[in-house]
Amino acid sequence: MSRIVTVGAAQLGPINRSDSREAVVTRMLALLAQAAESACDLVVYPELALTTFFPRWFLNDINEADHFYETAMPNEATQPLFDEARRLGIGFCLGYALRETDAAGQVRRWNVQTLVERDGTQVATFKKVHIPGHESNEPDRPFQHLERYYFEPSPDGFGVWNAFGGRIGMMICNDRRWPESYREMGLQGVEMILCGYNTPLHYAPDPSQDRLQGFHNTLVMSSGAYQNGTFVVGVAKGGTEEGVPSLAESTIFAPSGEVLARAKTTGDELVVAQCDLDWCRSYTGTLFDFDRYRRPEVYSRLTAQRGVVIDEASP
Ligand code: CDT
Repeated sequence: MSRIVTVGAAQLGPINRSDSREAVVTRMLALLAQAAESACDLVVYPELALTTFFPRWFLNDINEADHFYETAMPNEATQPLFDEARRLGIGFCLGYALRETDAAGQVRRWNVQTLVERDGTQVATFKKVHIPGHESNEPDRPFQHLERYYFEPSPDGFGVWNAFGGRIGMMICNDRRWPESYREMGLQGVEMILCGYNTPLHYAPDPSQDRLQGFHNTLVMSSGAYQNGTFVVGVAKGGTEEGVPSLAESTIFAPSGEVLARAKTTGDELVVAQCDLDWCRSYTGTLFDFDRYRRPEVYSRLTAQRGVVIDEASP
């Protein structure tokens, strides 16, 4: 039986602070209609796809940012997307900010992606693991990257789910830079990883990296795909949003590490590729046969320590 998943990377251009969720969902529906014309099974939207990338601003009272978070999914604004996707028989992956109150009455804030199957059932909601940027206001920067103020890191780590006839995993933006993300999913048999991102071109702590944003984006996802024998779908919110230029270059990678399709613009654009999930076995059954070739018994540092530890006793 064929295991071809036709996937659409639904890149979005900028979303301004004043844009309503309804206006954004209208743009998403236009991309969904294109996806239907291309016979897509699955459409992947970017990180924090329903709002502007609000961690660029500091708010002294975090509760004043509540309107950037969803408290339920679906909700009134996103219900048309859920309804139309189910009518078309297309699944989707949606990134957004989630605010919830836990059993102890504590408010929790997460950067999440929800995966929805073609029949409308919710497969999973993944919480971002690696939260980049800083915790407090740094007014000397041209703009903030306060994700560590606005979001908690996931306590759950990386999952892989049976969906779309294969093994589907998720990660969000900065997660794509860490080899552990891919390997955690690789060890669960992942065949396609879905990743939304917002990547400002300017990196204040080291501006020498600014010109390399596109290179690094391709480098990490291509390597992660190849080293774990999986497709990777990277989807940007690109273009200049509220004065901040961000990387576009949404790309679909094969298990070979090759680029199958890439965005040509920095705005709303659907990038499509037909992904034969059986291609993964060409890698996971040979060079990256983990069970045959990995050496976990000599990798103990990978989970035992976080930062670099230098053994002063070694010569
Ligand atoms: N959204 C997100 O995770 N962006 C980061 C920017 C890193 S610089 C603070 C990224 O890895 O692209």
